[in-house]
Amino acid sequence: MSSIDTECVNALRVVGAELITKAKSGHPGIVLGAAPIVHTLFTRHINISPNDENWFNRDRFILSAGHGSTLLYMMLHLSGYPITMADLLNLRQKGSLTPGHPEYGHTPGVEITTGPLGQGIASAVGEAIAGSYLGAKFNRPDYDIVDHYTYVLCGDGDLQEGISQEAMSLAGHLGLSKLIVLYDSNDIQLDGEVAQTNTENTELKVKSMGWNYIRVIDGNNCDDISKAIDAAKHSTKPTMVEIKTIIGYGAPNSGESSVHGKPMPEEDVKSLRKFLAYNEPEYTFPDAVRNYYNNNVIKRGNAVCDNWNQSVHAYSVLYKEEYKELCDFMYDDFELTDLSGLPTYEAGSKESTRKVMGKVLDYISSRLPNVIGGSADLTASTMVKGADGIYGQQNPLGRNLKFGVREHAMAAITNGITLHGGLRGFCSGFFVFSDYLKPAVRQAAIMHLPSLFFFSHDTVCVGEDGPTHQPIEQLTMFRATPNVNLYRPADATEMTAAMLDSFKTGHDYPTVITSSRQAVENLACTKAEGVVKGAYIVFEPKKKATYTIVTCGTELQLCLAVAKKLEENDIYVNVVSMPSMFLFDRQPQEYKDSVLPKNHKIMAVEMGATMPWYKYADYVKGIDEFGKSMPINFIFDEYGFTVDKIYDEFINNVK
Ligand SMILES: Cc1ncc(C[n+]2csc(CCOP(=O)(O)OP(=O)(O)O)c2C)c(N)n1
Ligand SMILES: [Mg+2]
Repeated sequence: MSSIDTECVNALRVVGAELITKAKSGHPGIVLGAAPIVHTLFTRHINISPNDENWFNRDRFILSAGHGSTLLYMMLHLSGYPITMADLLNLRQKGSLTPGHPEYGHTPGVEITTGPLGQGIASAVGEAIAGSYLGAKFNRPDYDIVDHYTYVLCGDGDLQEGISQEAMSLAGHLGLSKLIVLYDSNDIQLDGEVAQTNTENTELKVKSMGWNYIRVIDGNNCDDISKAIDAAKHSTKPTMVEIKTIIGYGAPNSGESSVHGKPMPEEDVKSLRKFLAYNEPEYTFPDAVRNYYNNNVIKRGNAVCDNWNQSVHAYSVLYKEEYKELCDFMYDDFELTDLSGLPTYEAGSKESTRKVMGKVLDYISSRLPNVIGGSADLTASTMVKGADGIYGQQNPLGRNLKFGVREHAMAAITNGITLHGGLRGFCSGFFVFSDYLKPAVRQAAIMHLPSLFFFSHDTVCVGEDGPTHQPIEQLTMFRATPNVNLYRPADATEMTAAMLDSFKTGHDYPTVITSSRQAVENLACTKAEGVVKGAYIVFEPKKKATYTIVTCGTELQLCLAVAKKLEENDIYVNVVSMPSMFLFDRQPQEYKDSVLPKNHKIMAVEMGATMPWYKYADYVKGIDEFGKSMPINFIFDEYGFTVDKIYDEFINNVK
């Protein structure tokens, strides 16, 4: 290991500790412990180009241990991204470019928002799937157009999370050889020793999942770390490099959990400086360090990027068709303009909205070659699958991702695919089990990613399977999550519109679409234009209405029948279909007032928790208890979702 490595690592350790102490907040433990890992990765391996932050074939670096943000910001600063020393000095402050945890879309060079442990590893699996698929599609002899690595830095906590087991198990099965996880193995976590909670043999566990495993005993030895990364690059399997480090290396309380997340007192920073014999002024990277990064990250990375551009140019001459398609993928230049052949439905016909969802998705997949995804072992129920067969080592061009019963990883992987660029990722499961993956939808929403989450079995009408399978509060959960568009379409027209809209380019939010298990009538009054406005009037009585019933999903047909019965009794009620509260809330006030007039008394009807509807309605007919196992034909009566019962409830509570 050369003296310049030592100088760089010392600088990262001291400046990192100083920045955190100055911020009075942050995590010095990982910065001091893992500095040699990221230094080695960046200066000897990672191919990134600060000239072209979004270079398509850059290596992806995923800081799954998001609490190590200070380390990442320093790396990006030294690697030529537009993060100044002033930005670093503003660490974790209001409005800074260097917030508490890495935020995608906020700080240049940050590949993904991390902080919730485990999400990073799982999304990295998605990045690796995307890289492998695109490589199989576009690479030609002598032209490795997509052949980057996905590197992860994770800690003990990341690996304790269930999502990591799900994701790593799938990555091993799929043989994602370009995925390299660098494990900052320091035997310490927030509350104390890892041994207080873990006894398993990580090496055997990881190997049994189909991974290559390499151990580096001395986490301060950059040469050893580098050799391990080299070996990982040549593996035919995903690789975990477990690197033994000492948390808070050089701090008086190194090796203890107290150094994990508390800024070091000034005296401790002084001791650190003394321990490392570091004499530069405060908050200063010496010129030698800057020069080293300039040559070994910036120039090296830019040169690799330039070569790639030349190679793509030659490819464009040799492989004209492929090049054109590559550009379409890279710039997401796909739009469904010609909708001929899209399944259509006669008014009065009946079909479950999950069947419609599956058919529309198949249609979209057959026309948009960049769409990839699948289900969590529920394809037969959700009807959601990708095209071109099952993706895997035997069929790297398959677009049907069989996630297995791994919902949480599935959703985070979908985020990783979407983040990668070039592909549109989707996934699917039973709506009630969206609980298992909610944190990943939240990540998509925070990152403004257009990931797609399709669910079936969206109400208690699931029936026989009972309360564990009958969603109640899940609709509320997604509607309450900022920046999530939840669509609950009523019939084939609404479902088709919602699906087509979800695949439009340019959305800066994830879309969740729910569908019904049971068949519903396809209505003459539903309209695609109304769907994308979030809510619209579907029924007006023959005389001016003074009431509105607002509803969505499969309850729309019921509410129409209720409105007709009310009309027969000289009570005049509009019916509003509201497939998306998110989109409706974004409409101009004038439109909102026209759909839900201020002088109307409003009743909302939905087979789910009542809570979200009070924003719009005076009275809500919903279900605020768990479901019960019984055939569907008993469900409607049990919960009062029949025409007569809703009619009576209207008369007794609204009129
Ligand atoms: C899902 C989740 N749970 C809890 C936390 C809070 N947290 C952040 S770091 C950490 C300890 C993780 O230990 P380790 O990965 O070993 O990090 P180290 O202390 O070695 O830096 C915890 C509990 C979190 N960020 N995400
Ligand atoms: Mg640890």
